[in-house]
Amino acid sequence: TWSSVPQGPPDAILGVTDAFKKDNDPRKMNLGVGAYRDDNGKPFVLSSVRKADKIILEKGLDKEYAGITGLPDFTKAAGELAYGEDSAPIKENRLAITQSISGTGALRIGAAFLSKWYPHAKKVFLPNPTWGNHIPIFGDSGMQVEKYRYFDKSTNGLDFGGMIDDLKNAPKNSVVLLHACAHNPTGVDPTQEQWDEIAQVVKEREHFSFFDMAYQGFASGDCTRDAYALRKFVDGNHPVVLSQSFAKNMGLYGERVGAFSVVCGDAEEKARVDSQVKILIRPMYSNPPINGARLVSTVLNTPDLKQEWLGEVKTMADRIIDMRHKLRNHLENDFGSKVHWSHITEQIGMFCYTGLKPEQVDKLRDDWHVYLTRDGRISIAGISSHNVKYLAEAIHNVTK
Ligand code: PLP
Ligand code: TYF
Repeated sequence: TWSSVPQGPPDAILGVTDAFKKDNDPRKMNLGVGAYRDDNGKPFVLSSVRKADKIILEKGLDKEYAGITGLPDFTKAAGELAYGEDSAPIKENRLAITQSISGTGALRIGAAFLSKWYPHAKKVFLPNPTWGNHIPIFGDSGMQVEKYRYFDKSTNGLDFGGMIDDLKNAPKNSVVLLHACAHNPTGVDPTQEQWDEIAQVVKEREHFSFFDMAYQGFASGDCTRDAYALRKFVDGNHPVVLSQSFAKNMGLYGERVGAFSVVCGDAEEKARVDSQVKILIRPMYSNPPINGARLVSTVLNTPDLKQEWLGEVKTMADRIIDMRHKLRNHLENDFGSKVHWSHITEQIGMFCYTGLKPEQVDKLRDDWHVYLTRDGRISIAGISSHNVKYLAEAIHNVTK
């Protein structure tokens, strides 16, 4: 029956983990997937989440279905975290929000919603480069995927002029995908002043903004600061939708908890949008899993736990920043690398876009047991104080 089904390629990121697992060298390092590790290289379950787990267990709750749009205590808290408790759409009851299967599911609901209901052209502009999954998520939802310039290879920084030009030249009313913070894969974010200018161009061209916020808190360590761009656009009355993920900032990867929201004009519009979001979700997966949402809701709605969690997000962000400094310092001062490495500490969030060439990436794997994607992205969270010097030695050797 399936003789005409061709073998497909593995996922470019998750395939790196498969190769890593097969390596038996004790020095091996997995810098592929963006998943946080503690300084012993171990997955990290947050203390605030462990406590929430216990509270939930002690309540002895039932396992009934959630509603189609999930747990209201969760979605309310998620919306407030992203937009701010005092934001106009929340106070005026015009934020349509649904729980989702993490950030990916939120993007997928959003793409389906825009594909079906956005009244203008079905073009979506993605940054070049972007998280690989964005392309099939929007393409499979029936949208036409285009790119805008984003990364400047000559500086390993933002191609701000190129980005602005491309947004200006995109057809009016285009959908523009924006990484709210901690851009994946480049680690390059616009400054606040640059965001202000981007907002102006998006407004002039009447584009529609789709914010993907998979790393709130991971860029600066401060969830409010990391929401700057989203809140700027909302304050400026831009039409926006938002995907949120709690995979990274609460370490809930496998729990698959996120949210998709639409900022509406008023409460009546919100009710109509909400009804159509439900109609989309119902035949996709009917209703979302409850456990992750209970965890997030308990953390965000229990003042002590929320405080503890905000501290833990900062701890994770700070460890990443510390690893950036150590890596650059070893490269420049211990190994005397003549390559420019300032972008290691200038970029932010989970990833560094090193500028390593595919052949150098292959050499890192074959000669040094260091695994990363062939675009030269490293997940900084996979580095620890025990192996950062070894990594610097490896990178120095393949780049000298
Ligand atoms: N968007 C971006 C930019 C990401 O890097 C990721 C991956 O972590 C996601 C969305 C969605 O991840 P998840 O579905 O695990 O929440
Ligand atoms: O970019 C990353 O590493 C994360 C995790 O298919 C991820 O976003 C990677 C690939 C994928 C799903 C999640």
